[in-house]
Amino acid sequence: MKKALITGITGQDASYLAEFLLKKGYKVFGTTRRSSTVNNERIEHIQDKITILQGDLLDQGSLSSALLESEPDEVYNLAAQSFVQTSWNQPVLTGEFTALGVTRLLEAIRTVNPKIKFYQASSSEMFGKVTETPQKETTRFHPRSPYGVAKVYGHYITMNYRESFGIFACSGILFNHESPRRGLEFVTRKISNAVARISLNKQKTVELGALEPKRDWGFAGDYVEAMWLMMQQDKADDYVIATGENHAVLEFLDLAFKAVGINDWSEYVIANKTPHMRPAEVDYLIGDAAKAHKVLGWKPKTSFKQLVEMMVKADLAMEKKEK
Ligand code: NDP
Ligand code: GDR
Repeated sequence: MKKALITGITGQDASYLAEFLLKKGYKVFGTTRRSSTVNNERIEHIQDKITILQGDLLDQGSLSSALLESEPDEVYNLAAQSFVQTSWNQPVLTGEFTALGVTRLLEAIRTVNPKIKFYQASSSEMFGKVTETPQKETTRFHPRSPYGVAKVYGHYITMNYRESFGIFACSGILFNHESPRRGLEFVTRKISNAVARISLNKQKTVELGALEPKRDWGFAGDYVEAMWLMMQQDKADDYVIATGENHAVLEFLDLAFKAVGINDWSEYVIANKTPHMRPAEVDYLIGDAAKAHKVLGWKPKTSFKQLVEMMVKADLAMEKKEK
């Protein structure tokens, strides 16, 4: 039985990856950081099938202990301060978690067992102010936020441990991927939840930032398979994972309202609100996942429209339950 350790097990992607690995017959371990309240809602349904260990990206000893205890074949580093907007308010902490945290985990692997395979959650935010369209593995990075800068560091240190120590260390450069389990602060879930609440008369309006930025949005459930496929290759490498299609925030908004039968949503939306505007915006992202198609045989299964409708439907069901 193969063993996998996932950092950030309480997060969106980890919940889908854990489900996927359990189905493949893995023994799954996940790390959480200590908090005063339990935060396991995304993994409640599989909690009895996985083993939770303590591990904080700020504390290398805790990462080494988690490795010693779980003895994994594969480590998926999904933990991070992942909200771009917060990275301007907490740039140093974002660097500690999202950049140096990767080195701490790689150092733990190097010292505990360098044969462990390592996956790093890199991001399309590294492309930022894009220099080429669509973006692929060789596109130059120009990050636009402290988060993006931290992810570039994480990406390069992963490459460096591969080249310096021969560790099987790969990076998935994943474009935005969403789901009904997405955090409520991210724009897709913020919209799907607000639309559900507005249609049920629980909320009057939703305040957003810029509606023009375009993202290449996929479904998280499809993307975790790509992570696993990267770890099954003979050689570690880096891959862009994307749908190859992009849409403006405005299009997401429009489709979400249409999913509840509202065609004219102008009275419900307040755009360009200050707290949601970013000091430096990423205007246009679209990925070229040709390498992943060719080498991994990976393709996304869920369309943009299916994704929007899935998220609105799930929020409607949740909001109806929570009177
Ligand atoms: P989430 O924000 O849903 O999950 C992040 C996880 O990291 C949570 O479990 C969180 O724990 C944990 N975490 C945060 N700080 C620490 C720390 N100091 N020590 C240990 N754990 C910590 O993110 P996603 O699931 O969406 O993303 C997974 C990874 O993929 C992240 O690295 C993200 O940056 C990256 N990524 C995501 C993309 C996306 O579109 N979703 C696209 C490209 C990359 P807690 O619950 O305690 O806060
Ligand atoms: P992003 O996702 O920054 O792409 O990072 P987010 O959903 O936060 O923003 C997407 C775009 O929507 C615009 N926007 C708003 N965003 C939020 N959060 N709230 C709003 O009210 C709002 N209004 C407009 C933003 O300006 C932006 O252009 C996500 C994260 O998952 C990262 O961890 C990951 O690396 C990248 O995707 C790929």
